[in-house]
Amino acid sequence: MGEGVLRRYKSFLPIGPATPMVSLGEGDTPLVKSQSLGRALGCAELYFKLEGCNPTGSFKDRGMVVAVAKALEEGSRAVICASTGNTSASAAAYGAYCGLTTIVLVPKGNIAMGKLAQAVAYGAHILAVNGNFDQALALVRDLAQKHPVTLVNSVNPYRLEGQKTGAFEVVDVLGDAPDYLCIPVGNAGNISAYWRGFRQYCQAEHATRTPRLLGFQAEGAAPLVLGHPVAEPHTIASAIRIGNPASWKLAIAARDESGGVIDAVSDEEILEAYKLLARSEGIFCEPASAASVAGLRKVVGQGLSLKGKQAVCILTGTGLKDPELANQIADIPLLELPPDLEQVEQAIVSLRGK
Ligand code: AN7
Repeated sequence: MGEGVLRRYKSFLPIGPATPMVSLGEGDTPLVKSQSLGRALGCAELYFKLEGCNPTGSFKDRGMVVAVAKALEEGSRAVICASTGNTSASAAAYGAYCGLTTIVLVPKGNIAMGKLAQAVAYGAHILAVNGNFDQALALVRDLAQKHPVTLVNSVNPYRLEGQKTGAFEVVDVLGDAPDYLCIPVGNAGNISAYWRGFRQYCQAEHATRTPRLLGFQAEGAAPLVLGHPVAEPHTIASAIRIGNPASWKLAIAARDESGGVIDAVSDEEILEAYKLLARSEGIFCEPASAASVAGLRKVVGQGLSLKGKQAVCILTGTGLKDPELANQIADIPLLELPPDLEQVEQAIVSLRGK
């Protein structure tokens, strides 16, 4: 428990005697069984993997710990990334932990408050680019070519290596791969990493099968569904506001080899799933994460039967990343009251009636 992914999955990772076994306690996240949604969808067993329980509140920590360990091993003094928020939070944390300078480029005005707060708190050098994530990624690729700084976006191969451990954990808990694995898709690294993890676990005979991957993009940022890059992606789920995913080919291969699909869900469907998860499952995830559940609801609505099936939704980040959104869409008024027993009692009665 809490040993971190490097130690736990050492034999499956590209690490050797010279690799520092760093860890902030990433991985080993809960796989929680659905209380109501699974039943509503006619699913035999539905699980949520709570990647928000990682040290910086998202799945990014799994890959970042490997990328940073390898950067240290190679003698690097600085790391750089572009990010819609979670990668920068994770890079900043692991950079601080390992004594590396961390530089992050974020799309100005399109990063959730909690994620920016993390980069600030961990002491990263933050640059807000007047442009979108895809433009920021192009910039850091150039910068890492020109300067002695390690790029820790998922184009760094060690990132996907670490992220595949999420698939290992699903199998370790369930005893085998599920029938379906639902996952949000932005830069398309995570879906590619999960596919690699499931395949490797099969080859190693830790699993007898691989799941069908169901990947979901936001409708306004769905290049993999459309088949071409989106110049100006838009969605309320800022984490996956990405128009030209770096792992495009890997994600398409993962989809096809697994017999799965990559589809799009609207912002409305994302927000519905986001609220449903919080109110009927007690799980507060960020909107991008809710795309996995929105997508599963969509494909079931279109006729996919989950009878007798096992499904897992990867909830990639915690809802606390984006507290502004949670408050914005709340339809519950905050009552202000004097500290008076009778008035508080009356207010409770009136709220219960609603
Ligand atoms: C919560 O942090 O791209 O398809 O720069 O933060 O592997 O990109 C975040 C992506 C899903 C999509 N859920 O994963 C970044 C960034 C959450 C995310 C995704 C992201 P990929």
